Amino acid sequence: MKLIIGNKNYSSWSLRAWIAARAGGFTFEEIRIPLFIPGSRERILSHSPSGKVPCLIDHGLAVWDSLAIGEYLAEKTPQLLPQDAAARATARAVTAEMHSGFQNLRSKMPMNIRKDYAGHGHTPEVDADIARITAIWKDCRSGAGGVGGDYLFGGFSLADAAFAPVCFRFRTYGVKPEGTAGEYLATMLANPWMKEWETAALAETESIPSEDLYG
Ligand SMILES: N[C@@H](CCC(=O)N[C@@H](CS)C(=O)NCC(=O)O)C(=O)O
Repeated sequence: MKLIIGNKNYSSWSLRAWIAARAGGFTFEEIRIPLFIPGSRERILSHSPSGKVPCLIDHGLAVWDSLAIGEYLAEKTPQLLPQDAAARATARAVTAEMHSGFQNLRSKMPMNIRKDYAGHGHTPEVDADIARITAIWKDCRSGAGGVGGDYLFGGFSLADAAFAPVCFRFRTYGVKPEGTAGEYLATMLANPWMKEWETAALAETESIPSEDLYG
């Protein structure tokens, strides 16, 4: 298996697929293509028909888009989704909500692990996105009671992978949810795969000026 990803500091979609693959226990070769430099588009297109990362290659099959990659991995490793059918449906719903929504948060608080932009990026629309995300985390954690584990549905699932970049965003922009949502954020930031990604992001030297919104 090969996983094509972008810069670890910036590429939130790449993190979702990468951490799902790690959580599923897959062995994979990582091909990192720094984004938005001469030649990067051609390099991505040589693997990914959409011209975007992430893209998973498994025995010649290309699976692009982080949502499709997560589902593909979960077919091979069912523990990437909750065992209970109702919890599984909710996990898919919140994952899809993250995948298709929260445009205000995405545009004003892009993932940028190396920066400290505490206090930047807030607008009423961004704050509404933050409120919805923390409500999701709280609801999922209260429903996970009794299952065991500190993640949204107990054990680490595709839903946690979907929100992984938001956790880095919250730290960068100084968003500090209270109560259960804050505990969940701390769990995610202490997760060993998150730490591994963060260490690699900090070691990167490329900058994408259009993503460094606040200096
Ligand atoms: N919906 C896609 C989004 C993928 C995406 O937008 N990837 C960005 C990097 S985070 C990309 O490849 N950008 C390069 C480009 O647009 O040339 C997914 O979930 O995988």
